Amino acid sequence: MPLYLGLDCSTQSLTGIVIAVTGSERRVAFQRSLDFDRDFSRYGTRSGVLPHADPLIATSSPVLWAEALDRFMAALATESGLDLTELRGVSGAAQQHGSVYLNTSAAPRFAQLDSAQPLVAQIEGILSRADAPIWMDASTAAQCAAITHAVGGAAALARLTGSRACERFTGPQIRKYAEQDPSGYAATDRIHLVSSFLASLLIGAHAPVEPGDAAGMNLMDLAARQWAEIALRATAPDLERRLPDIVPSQSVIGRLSRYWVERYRLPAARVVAWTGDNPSSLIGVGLVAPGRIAISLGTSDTVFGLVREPSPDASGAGHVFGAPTGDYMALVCFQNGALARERVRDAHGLDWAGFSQLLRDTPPGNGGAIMLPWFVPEITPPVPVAGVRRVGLDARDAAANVRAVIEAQMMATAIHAGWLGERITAIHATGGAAQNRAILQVMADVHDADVYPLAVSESAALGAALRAFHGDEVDQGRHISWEEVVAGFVTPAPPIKPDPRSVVVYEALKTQYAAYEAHTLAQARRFAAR
Ligand code: XUL
Repeated sequence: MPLYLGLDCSTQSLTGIVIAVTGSERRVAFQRSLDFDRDFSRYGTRSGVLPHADPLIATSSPVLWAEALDRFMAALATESGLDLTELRGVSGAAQQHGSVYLNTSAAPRFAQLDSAQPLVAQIEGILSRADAPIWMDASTAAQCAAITHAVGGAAALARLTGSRACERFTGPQIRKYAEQDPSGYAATDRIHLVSSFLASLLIGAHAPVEPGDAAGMNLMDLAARQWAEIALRATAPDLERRLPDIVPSQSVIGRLSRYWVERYRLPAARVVAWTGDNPSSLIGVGLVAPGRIAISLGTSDTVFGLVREPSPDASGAGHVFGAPTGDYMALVCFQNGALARERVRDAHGLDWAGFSQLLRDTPPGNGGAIMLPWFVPEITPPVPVAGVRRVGLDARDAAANVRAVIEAQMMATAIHAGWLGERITAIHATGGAAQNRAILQVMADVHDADVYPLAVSESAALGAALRAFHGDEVDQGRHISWEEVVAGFVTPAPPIKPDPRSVVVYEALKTQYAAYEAHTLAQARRFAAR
């Protein structure tokens, strides 16, 4: 039975899913996650991030990601029980925006990896910068301002690249590195996204990027799908030769290199271009046509949907990326996702069962109590300095705080995702917290929409496996529609329906929440201007 492997290197873990596909028989044949903090403790990450004194800085380790990839392949080879000679294709996804800086020794090293040695021992010398800034980094406000100015304003940059300048995006991060460490930048021969770095390890050569993940850099002309000269010049000197090529998402970029074939007895399967976790999830939740949206409740919470045109969000909060189908995807990202839920859980000494019980036991609307859940700096709306705000809410009241954090997160998704389309009536829910029906009920009530839970919550890894299947078929000259690709894997369970009584409560509370949020942001701006 043909097998396809999809990998997802997210903020906190690396997950792989193998799907088996023949005719109408389709199933997940193997799934495994490795947790960065727990399974790779020697790197000292906390929730996947290296500790820093400056709360605006967030980095992780490319060596850790490589070790996780190696260890996953070992588990696949020894524990899956699958006939891996049937492995036809591999693809992957990774947390978006993060960047990996390599010197000139990388290309020859990729090509000559020794299958008798572990991967980590062979790649330390190829990095021109030891750590990788990741999407949670918010330390590039000055670089964003300079880039925005150089390209003629925020609206012009958003029209060109799909997003205004964002602190976490790769372009501003590259500019900061080139300014602060010019010799490190000079020694950098190639800058990869997390996705293209891991793809390079698989194919044994520098991998290209594709328009889904490349759109998260503030560097690509979104409509033309090529590097935008004006954005490159605004970012760093001599940048284009340091960037990977951009290829269509479905491209087969190489084969599993000799390292994987010899070390884990895998076939030289086709490798399809890796993308970002969000574009991959778009496929993994089955949104291969416009009309519906998905909400992913992971380390970040994201709201996204497929769109046909690359029209940017006028408010500046949202992004447009390339979609793996060749269309576009609209996305809004919230940084206070899982970390905020975990902070409330831990502050009140709860486990997830206790958390859910309190959510079920409290009334929709929380008696008017509101929380602004900014436990860490927030991306949407932009809140550079963390700080939780509460109205009518006692910080010691466990039940009310549990409900407040979930209601706040769902109201924020509803308020800031309005530009994604006409009235939303159906939401595909994915990510770890989407297993929790009490949370999904709040989602349904706040959005006044049917919420469809999906059987596979690891939608980025599933999307990667489905993209491997699609790319393998296309590479062999077979036409296969995206509907055919996802069929059988993304069938949602019966929806969770909104409760009309709660919908009325949230209509009123959303207005109050939006007003409180706007007031708090205005106050912070006045304070900063003093
Ligand atoms: C999207 C974003 C996050 C990361 C998390 O713009 O920053 O969703 O991709 O993995």
